[in-house]
Amino acid sequence: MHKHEKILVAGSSGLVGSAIVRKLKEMGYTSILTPSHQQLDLIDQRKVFEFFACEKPDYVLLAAAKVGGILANITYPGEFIYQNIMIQTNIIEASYKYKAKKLLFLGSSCIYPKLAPQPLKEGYLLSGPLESTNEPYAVAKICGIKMCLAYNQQYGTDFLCLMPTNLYGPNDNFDLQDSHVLPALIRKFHEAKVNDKSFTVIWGSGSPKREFLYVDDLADACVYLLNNYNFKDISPFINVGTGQDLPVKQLAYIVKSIVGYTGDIKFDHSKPDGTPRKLLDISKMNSLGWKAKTSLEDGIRKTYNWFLDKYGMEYS
Ligand code: GFB
Repeated sequence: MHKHEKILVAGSSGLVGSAIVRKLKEMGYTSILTPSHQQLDLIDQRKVFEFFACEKPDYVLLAAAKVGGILANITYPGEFIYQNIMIQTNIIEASYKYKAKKLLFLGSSCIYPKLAPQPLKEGYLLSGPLESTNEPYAVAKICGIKMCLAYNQQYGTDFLCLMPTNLYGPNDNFDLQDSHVLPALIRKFHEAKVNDKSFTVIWGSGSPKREFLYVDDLADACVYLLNNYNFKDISPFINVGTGQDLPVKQLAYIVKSIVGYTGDIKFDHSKPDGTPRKLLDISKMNSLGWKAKTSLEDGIRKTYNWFLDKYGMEYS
């Protein structure tokens, strides 16, 4: 990607999109398109096509999605499947129609079968039943992958699909009901510390294992792939993670210590555990010369500092 070419970051205010914009700016890209939700409703096909007809982006990073943690996925399955399919369908079709040179589609590690062997290789897609707590979201993401592959096959487009593991970092959602586990733990321990609570409640058994990637590392991987490879090099798609996971309980103790909370942890077994494990096999990405740089502890520290700046007064 040349520094002056037009790059559309769809979903630029979210966790992933904002990290990609930070990365592109840092690298000296000068023509980044970041329409807000008010300026462009990605669910509205007519508006998306009008935007592409007017702007004709050279590159498209599709970081816009309806996302949330385990409870949000269970509570809003209709919104998750509808909004994700609409957003990605509109952007993928517009990128083809208005001749974007490349598009990068972001999926999720939940596309893999619930009980697939670990670590999860790209070839395990559609080899077994999905985890029920996020099946509508996973089906939407699988649909996006298959759409990119079909367009590459029929129209000769260069649409790359990247499957990130669980992400965290600045601009994450810290809502106690709808967020993912890592931001939820940061907020819970912070509030417990400032309010001097004797214990904090964590959902589920604490035994499911998860892999966490700092979002700036994902942004780095996205730009690296777009700059150095085309879809044929990574076909059908590629995993991006750290290659290491840990039980939720162990994560909780790390976050507790970084936040500086000294009370106890209790487990709420009425809340769902979700899939027991989803560690990505990252050998393909490693073979292309890319590795994550940020350790889990450093990433959590950076995220907590960001949280304190943004919400320190509000959530106390
Ligand atoms: O991050 P999370 O919501 O989603 O939950 P998934 C991960 C694990 O952390 C589950 C436990 O076992 C939760 O029960 N957990 C413990 C908590 N305390 C909390 C808490 O306070 N909040 C939350 N949210 N969890 C998501 C999918 O699955 O992963 C999405 O639902 C997406 O579709 C995303 O794929 C990456 O890791 O289970």
